[in-house]
Amino acid sequence: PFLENVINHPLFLSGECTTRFIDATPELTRFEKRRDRATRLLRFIGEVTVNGNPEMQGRQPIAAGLLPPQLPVATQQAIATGTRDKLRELGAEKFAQWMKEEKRVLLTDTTMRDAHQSLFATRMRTADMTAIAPYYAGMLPNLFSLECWGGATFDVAMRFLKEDPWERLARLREQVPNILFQMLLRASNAVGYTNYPDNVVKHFVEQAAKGGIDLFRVFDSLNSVDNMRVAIDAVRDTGALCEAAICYTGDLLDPARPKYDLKYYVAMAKELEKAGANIIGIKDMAGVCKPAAARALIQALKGEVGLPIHFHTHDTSGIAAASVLAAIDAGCDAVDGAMDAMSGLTSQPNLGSIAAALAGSARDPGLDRNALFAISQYWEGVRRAYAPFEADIRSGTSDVYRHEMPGGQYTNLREQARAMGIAHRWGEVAQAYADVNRLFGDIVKVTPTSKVVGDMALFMVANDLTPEDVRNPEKEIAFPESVISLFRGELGFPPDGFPKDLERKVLKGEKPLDGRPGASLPPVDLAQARAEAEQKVGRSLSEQELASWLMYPKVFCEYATHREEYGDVSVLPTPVFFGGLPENREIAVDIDQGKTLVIRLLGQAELEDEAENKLFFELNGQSRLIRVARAG
Ligand code: 3PY
Ligand code: ZN
Repeated sequence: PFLENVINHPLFLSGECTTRFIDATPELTRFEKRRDRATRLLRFIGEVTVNGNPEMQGRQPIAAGLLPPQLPVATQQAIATGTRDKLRELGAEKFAQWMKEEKRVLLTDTTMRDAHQSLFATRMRTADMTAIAPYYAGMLPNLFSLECWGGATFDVAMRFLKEDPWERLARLREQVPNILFQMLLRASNAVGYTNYPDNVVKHFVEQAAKGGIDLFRVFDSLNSVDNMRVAIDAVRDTGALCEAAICYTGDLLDPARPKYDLKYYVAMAKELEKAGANIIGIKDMAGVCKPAAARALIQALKGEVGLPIHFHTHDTSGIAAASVLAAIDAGCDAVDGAMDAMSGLTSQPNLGSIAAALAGSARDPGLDRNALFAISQYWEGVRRAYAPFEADIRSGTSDVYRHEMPGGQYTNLREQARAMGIAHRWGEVAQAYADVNRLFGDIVKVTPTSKVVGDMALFMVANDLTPEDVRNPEKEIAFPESVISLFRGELGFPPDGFPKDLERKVLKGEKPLDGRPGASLPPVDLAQARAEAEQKVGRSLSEQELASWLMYPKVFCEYATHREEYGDVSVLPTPVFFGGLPENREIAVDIDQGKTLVIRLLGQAELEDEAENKLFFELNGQSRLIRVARAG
């Protein structure tokens, strides 16, 4: 089995392994015998079939009898070269120059990251991505990039899907050798919700670049450039592309809201250029950048900075495509969209329609429309299985200009409100969100600051607090922990600080931090952290797993325990993972290249005087009995 692990390892297959390969790759010594793996998977299927997947609690079940998503009919054998080959040929700086010289607009597909994060709470599973990945490589080699990693996908993969995010990246990379892979990195908050020590951020970026990320979109949740430098430098050191993003907030054409005006954005872009960015990203996470604002912003940036500009927005308002087209018209170099079936509402605007609108124009993105359609058809099938995670919203809403919630947060906050029993007071929550923003001094709201604003908004509605109550120095308020941490400066500070009166009230006189948070966090001793983590999970860890542990120790441990108990459940079809296996339905599960398990549940016996069910499976033609303890 050791030799088998070696020859099947992605690094070995890629031909990029060195003589240190065996020492540096502890997973090689993980001998999961095929039969053990099969048994573990059967136990997981049995467990979900009998007791349900805890993730489905309180949700509608997945519709019965869904057909598997329809893969395109492959039209092309050889894989054409793409942007990833271009980056390798030119290096980051010349690549950025190439972007500026391209006449066509460059299109990013966000389906595998932001679209599902914003539509169905980040629940998309690896198997649904890897199945379609080779078709992207073969049919859409002209895409600029695939945003497929980072943001909330990292912790959700382990926490809820019981998957290893690093394995997802490796498997996608194997399938797509030619198109840039893009990730979302929250600067010093990396892929977490808090500021990490500088060496942890650097370690994470190194692993991500090694794992296959070519373009890092880096942003800070308060638009603090100082707080972005560690991440920018770390990305540049790896040779990957550094897209430093400005979070767009407010309305730059509204004279009553002068804080975030054109001057503010241009000044920040110039700072980012000086800090070493290759590309400037405009990250309109809530989708509030109106068409006229997008045009003015891109025009100004194109005139004032020498870097290509990449525009990202959300369709929460229902008119985001107008902003994208205005940005393109003003000379924007690259824009984001999501495949038709995964676009609209809180997700990105429709990539296929943007491409169609530009067809034949000077900025035609040059994508094969049939390929876009075929790939979107696949996503339509995938999306059906995630219906239980979708928010019940049917249209765009102009209310977004009032509350300014990021697309990725909107559905989550509605879900949190539901869990707290205040779903019927959603209008009040949205107003409270806007009020909290003003109370906090009109700040950028994006993960993690958006979470703090959301926590405070829910807290106000649940406790019937008005903004006056919050401000009133005489009224005692037990602020949520995340609010205290924000005012302490643990996520950094807005350029003009937090309002002093509220700061005094929240911190009860305690002094906030001085300077950027990373400056006062001692470096983590990585060797010691490894020893501790390995002791906790009882095996050796790869550098990537160490990075998971450093960011999410508890979540990683729970994931590792699940993996130990049930094996790699990411290979199961999505309806089975969330809903179990109906009797007499046969599934084929590829556990490795060329190794397929054919599984069928023949029936189960539920004996009243026993606390467990007996499940009768057929595994590759052989019968297997699995016992599952009934919960509760
Ligand atoms: C994230 O940080 O996950 C986001 O998507 C912010 O928009
Ligand atoms: Zn987004």
